[in-house]
Amino acid sequence: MLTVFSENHRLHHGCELKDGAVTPSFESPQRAETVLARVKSAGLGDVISAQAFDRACYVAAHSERYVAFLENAWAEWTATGKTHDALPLVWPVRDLAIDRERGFIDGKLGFYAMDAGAPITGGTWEAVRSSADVALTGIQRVIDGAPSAFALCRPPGHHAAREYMGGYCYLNNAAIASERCLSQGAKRVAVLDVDFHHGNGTQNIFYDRPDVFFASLHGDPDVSYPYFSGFEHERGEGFTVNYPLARGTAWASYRQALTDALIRIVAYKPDFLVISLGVDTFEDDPISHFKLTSEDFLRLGADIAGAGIATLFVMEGGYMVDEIGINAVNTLQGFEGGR
Ligand code: SP5
Ligand code: ZN
Repeated sequence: MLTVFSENHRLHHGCELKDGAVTPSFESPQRAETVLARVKSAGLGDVISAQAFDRACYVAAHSERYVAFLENAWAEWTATGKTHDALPLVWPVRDLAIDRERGFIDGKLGFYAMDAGAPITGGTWEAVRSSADVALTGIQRVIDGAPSAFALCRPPGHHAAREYMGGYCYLNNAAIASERCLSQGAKRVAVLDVDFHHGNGTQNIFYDRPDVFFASLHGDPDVSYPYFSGFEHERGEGFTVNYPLARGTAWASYRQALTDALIRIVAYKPDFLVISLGVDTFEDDPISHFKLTSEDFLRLGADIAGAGIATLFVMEGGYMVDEIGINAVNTLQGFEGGR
C-alpha cells in the first residue's frame, strides 16, 4: 500500500492543558515519525510526498471565514505582542451563542474552537494545510484506481467541524478527502471512524447529507471526550450512526459494533470508503480506555477489507507509545491480507 507523507508536520508542536497544567501536547511530531518508521521497516510500500492542492478543496468541508481564521490567527496573535502558543479562553456558550465573528483575536479563538486542545503556533497553518494535502494526494490515488492508500496525516482532523477546531484538529482531513471524491464524480462516500474518540467534526460536516454516510465507534460520551456528542440517538438524516462503547471494551464486543457498521456501509453502496484511523483504542494508550491489542489491529484491517470498497486510510489519533506505529501498520497489512 502506498503511503503519503509531508515533513511539514514537524512545523506544528504545541502545548496542551493537562489537569490544569500547560505541558507539551501528546499530539507530538514524534507520532508521525514513529508511524513512518514502521511503514518503512515493515515494508508496507512506497512513501510519496504530498502535492499542493487548491485552498478551495479545504473550503469544500469548512467555511470560508474559518479557513481565513486559521490562515491569519498566528499573525493576529503575535500582533498583540505574544510569542507563546495561542489558545482560546472564552467561549460563546448557550445564551451567549452568536453567529457573528469577533474582530479581536481572543474573541475569534473562542468563536472558532470547541476546546483549548488545538493550540496555534507559528508553524501550525503550514502543517495543517500540508496534512490536508496528504489526505487529498492519497484520495486522488484511490480515485485514479488504486484499491487503497494510507494518508499519514498530522495533525489529525476528525474533531474539526465545518467552523471550529479542537481536540488536536484544525482541518478535517477525512472530510476534505470525502468531498474530493464527490467533486471528482463519486455519487456516495462512506466514512468509518475507528479513533477512540467520537468523530464529532466529521459528523457535523455531513450531518444533513445523504451523499456521505458516517459511522463512528468510540468511547461512550458519558465518560469520554468529547463528552457532548457521539450518542446513539444522533442519526442526522439517517446517514449517521454512532456506536458509544463502554469503558474497557476489548476486541470481541468492539467487533460486534464494527460488523454492524460495515453491514450498513456495504448496504449504502459507497463508491469510496474513508477510514479515520485512530489507534488510541490500544490497551496502553495514555488518554483512552479500550483494550485492543496489537494483533487486534490486524483483525480490524481484515474486517474493513471484507467490505470490498476502494479505501483511503487517514491517520487520526494514537499517543505516546511506540506501538502506535505497529498498530497503524498492522491495520493496513491486515487490510491487504484480507482483500
Ligand atoms: C484526534 C484525537 O484523538 N484527539 C483527542 C483529543 C483528546 N483531548 C482531551 C483528552 C482528555 C483525556 N483526559 C483523560 C486523562 C487520562 N489520564
Ligand atoms: Zn482520538
